[in-house]
Parts: sequence; structure tokens; C-alpha cells
Amino acid sequence: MKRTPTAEEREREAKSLSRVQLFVTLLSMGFSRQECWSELPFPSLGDLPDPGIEPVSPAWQKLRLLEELEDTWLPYLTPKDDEFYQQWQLKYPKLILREAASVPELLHKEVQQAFLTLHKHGCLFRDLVRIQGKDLLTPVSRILIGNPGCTYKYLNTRLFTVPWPVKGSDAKYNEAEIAAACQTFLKLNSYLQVETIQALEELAAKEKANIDAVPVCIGPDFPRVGMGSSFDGHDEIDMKNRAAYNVTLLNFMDPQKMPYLKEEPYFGMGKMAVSWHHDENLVDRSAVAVYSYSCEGPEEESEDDPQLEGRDPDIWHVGFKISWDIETPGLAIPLHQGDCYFMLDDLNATHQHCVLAGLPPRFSSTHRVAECSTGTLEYILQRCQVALQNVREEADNGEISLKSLESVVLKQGEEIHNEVEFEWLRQFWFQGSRYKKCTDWWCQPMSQLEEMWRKMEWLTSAVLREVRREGVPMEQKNEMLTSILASITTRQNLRREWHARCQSRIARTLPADQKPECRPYWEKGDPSMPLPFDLTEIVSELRGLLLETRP
Ligand SMILES: O=C(O)CCC(=O)C(=O)O
Ligand SMILES: [Fe+2]
Repeated sequence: MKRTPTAEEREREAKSLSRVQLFVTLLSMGFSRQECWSELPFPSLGDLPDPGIEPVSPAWQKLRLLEELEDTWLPYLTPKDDEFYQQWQLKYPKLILREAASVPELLHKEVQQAFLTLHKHGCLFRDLVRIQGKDLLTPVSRILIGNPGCTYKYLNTRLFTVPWPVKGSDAKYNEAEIAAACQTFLKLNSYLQVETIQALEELAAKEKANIDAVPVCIGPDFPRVGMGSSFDGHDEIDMKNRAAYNVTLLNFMDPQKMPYLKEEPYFGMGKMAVSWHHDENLVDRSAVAVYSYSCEGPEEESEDDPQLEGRDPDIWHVGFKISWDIETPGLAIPLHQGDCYFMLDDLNATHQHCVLAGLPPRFSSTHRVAECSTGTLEYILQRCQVALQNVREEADNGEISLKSLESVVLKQGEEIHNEVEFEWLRQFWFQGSRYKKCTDWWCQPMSQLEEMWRKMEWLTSAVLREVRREGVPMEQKNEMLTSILASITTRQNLRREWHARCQSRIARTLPADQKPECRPYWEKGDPSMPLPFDLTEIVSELRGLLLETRP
């Protein structure tokens, strides 16, 4: 039976409605829905990206919106609410919770021990991520474990896996305990993979049952609802691929040690450890499985007080909302020690989630199918080989001669040069020496990539020699210049940006082993390098040459 709302609840509901109406108004004004729901940290008054900000800019509108909504919230549900389970089933059917009791006790013990081991050895780190051109330190500490050579990129930060011991892996770890922990997360990965496939099958069966419930009188040719969705045709292979987790991103946060946590801005769900977001860099429609370990003592379990509104701020929760929908209430799902939840199929694309902090420290292991077509060591090594195929001969001093001066070849060479420098070397060294904490796995590959990159510096210098050489026909010069100028300009801009990031105030606050290193870096006139680090002069020279050779 649904109870009658109290006067207070009615008032709250009315406020929520006016909040909904405000959203609707903004939407009808052409305010993008993404802006209403952006997961990005929104600026406070003293924190605007640009003091001369236009009064109609999205940042301004968002600010206005939040000002207007000061003390009213959109509605959300917790298990205390009567409509909670019904709404979950209806609006969030691809969100699955498996409570701790359904997971084998031995696995709990092992996994929880593994979290504590990695924490004890100092293997988790806060990331200095970049959001909208700003450097921010995540409140949560993280480590990526997964297939050897795999990487995962989020918020402009490429994380490199500490390998788990898949067949054929020769990974060495600094401590036997760390090795055991990585093995445990591989075991958890297999368990969650099986659970995911089972949950996907159940979901497919449910969808099918719904389809079959549609009356047949609409005829055989009529396109039936639900058909052509994710579960037709090659469903079994798709299902397996979409549950083939290749990495897990571990999170840790102790709220007692985080004096400032952001308040959830739309629903008033309280302190957030992770703001609203979609998970990035995943294979389309792939699942995400999360094991949640809040270090709560049994005596701390608080009794649910039915008088209190909203979620219990002592308990960790995961929050969900539908991305484009301003009417469906959000959900705050309590997570107790050892609970697991699954985001199936396109849930991560259609919904956003956030993590709401409780009192105790908490770990989570978030298993994902990282989209790593351009994110594995194997891939980047192959790319570098392609670029270096243009080397004809190499002299003792490093100088090289080129095989081809064709513009497609030159262009590709310079693009790969940028890719290895900015997506791999600088990303890796920006994270200080953290990767040495657990394993030396990335040391040799990084030296190898740096060596290949160094040769590319000689490649670029050989190309520059050609465009400067007297007697080369204007047309050919023009083509060469056109093919390399964009990449070299990008290189100059990105070098400046990475250099500044490494020197930033926030970067300087990090402990020695996490201090960003600006690498590769060399001083002007370094005899071992053919070109300067700072390409300002070269870029203007090339621009000048391009003007001269214009047809
Ligand atoms: O810790 C969790 O439950 C989820 C964390 C999360 O959303 C993430 O790391 O992307
Ligand atoms: Fe997430």
C-alpha cells in the first residue's frame, strides 16, 4: 500500500516539480541537455574558466541554473521508497545488483585481502587528470590491473596496466604479495565475466518474453518492438565479447582523509567520491562489473531510520540517472561490503552514474572491456615500425637518409611521431615513477619506444633538410611542407602544454615518486639531439617557406 505523503513531502515534491520545470524551460530555450547533465565539475562564481565569460555561454547558464535551484532538488529514490523497485525494474532494467551473500565466501576473503595488500604497498595513486583544460587531482586513488601491454584512457590520462598473470605472461612483481593480489583480481575477473554472461542471458530472455507478449495479429512483416536490438543475430558471440573484461580499474578512498568532497548537485544525494559520468573508452555496448568493498565494521551498520529522508550518508551508494531524461527519478543504491553491481549492454551510454561517499574507507574493482585498438603496446610498436620503414640508412652520429619523400609517407611519419610522443611517452612519465612500485613490466617497452621516438627526431630533421635544400622544385617543396606542417605545429603546441602541466602548482604538491617528469626533455644545443625541444622557430620558418613556395 502506498502511504499518503506528509505535508512536508508534498512541499518537497512541489519544489522538485518546479525544478523539473526549470530544466524544461532551459531545454526549450535551446540550452543543450548535455549542459544540464554534464558530469564535469561545474564552476563556482570565483572559478569561471574566463572572467570575461559571455552571459549566454553554457558555463554561465549552468551557473544560473544551479543558483536558481539553490535549495530544491530533483527527486530520487532509495530502497526506503515504495516506488524504488518498480522504478528500477521499469527504467533501469540493465542495472543488476548481486548482493554479497551470492558471492562465494572464499572469493570475498581473497579479494578483500588483495585490496588491502595493494594499499599497504602503496600501489594506488590519485590521478592528475585534465578536464576542460584544467589539471585536477582525483579524490580517489587508483591502479589499473589487466592484460599485459593494455592501457585505458580516461579524462585525458592513459593508465598502463600492472599485468595480471594470464597464460604466457612473464611479468615480474616487486613483491610476492603483489603478484598474488594481481592473480586474485584475475580470478575475480573470471568470476564476474561468468556472472555477466548469465545476467545478459537473463536480460535477453526477459526482452524476448516481452516481445512475444506482443499480439501476433500485427502480422509477420510488421517490425516488432525490441527486435533489431542488441540481442539479435550474433548474440552469443556479442554477449561474450561484451563481457570479455580486459582490465580492472581499482578505486580507493577514505572519506575521513578527504576534507573536501563535492556535493551531488542535482538531487541532493550528498557527498560524492566520483561525480556524474559515463565510463569512457569502452567497447560499444560492453558491460562494466563492479565489486564494492567498504571497510565497515559490523557494529557500524546503521539502522535505517524511516524518518530520515534520502540516502544514508554513512553508507556508500552508487547513484544512477538517465542522461536525457529530466522526469524519471534518480536512484541511489546502497552498497554494503562485498556487493557487486553490473551495468549491462548500453546502460553506460544511456545513463550516468556517480559514487556517493559513506563513512568508512572503501575500495572498488571496476572490470571493463577497454577499447584498445590503439591502446596496446603491440599496436604502438607496430606503428613505430611503420614510421621507421622510411629510414634508408643510419650514420654513426644518428643522422639518417630517407627512402621516400612522398607526402603521404612524410605525413604518416610525423603523425606517428606525435602519437608515440604524446599518447605514450609523455603520458607515462607524467605519472612519475608510480609504475615501478609494483612491477618493472613497462621499463623495457618504454625505453624501446623512446629509442624509436629518438630516431623519428632524426627523421623529422632529414625531412627539414629536404625542404630547405636549394634546387628542389617549388611544387615538390610545397607538397612536403603541406604534409608536415600541421603535425609539427601540433607537436609544438602539445609540448608546451605538457611542459606547463609538469610545472603546474598542483603537480609540485605531489610526493617525489609521483612528481610528473617532463620526458623526453633536452636543453637547447644538446649535441645528441638533431632538433630543439622548442619548435617555435622551426614552425615559423616552415610557414615562411610555405608562403614562398605557393603555386
Ligand atoms: O567505485 C565504483 O563503484 C564506481 C567507480 C566509477 O564509476 C569509475 O571508476 O568509473
Ligand atoms: Fe564509472
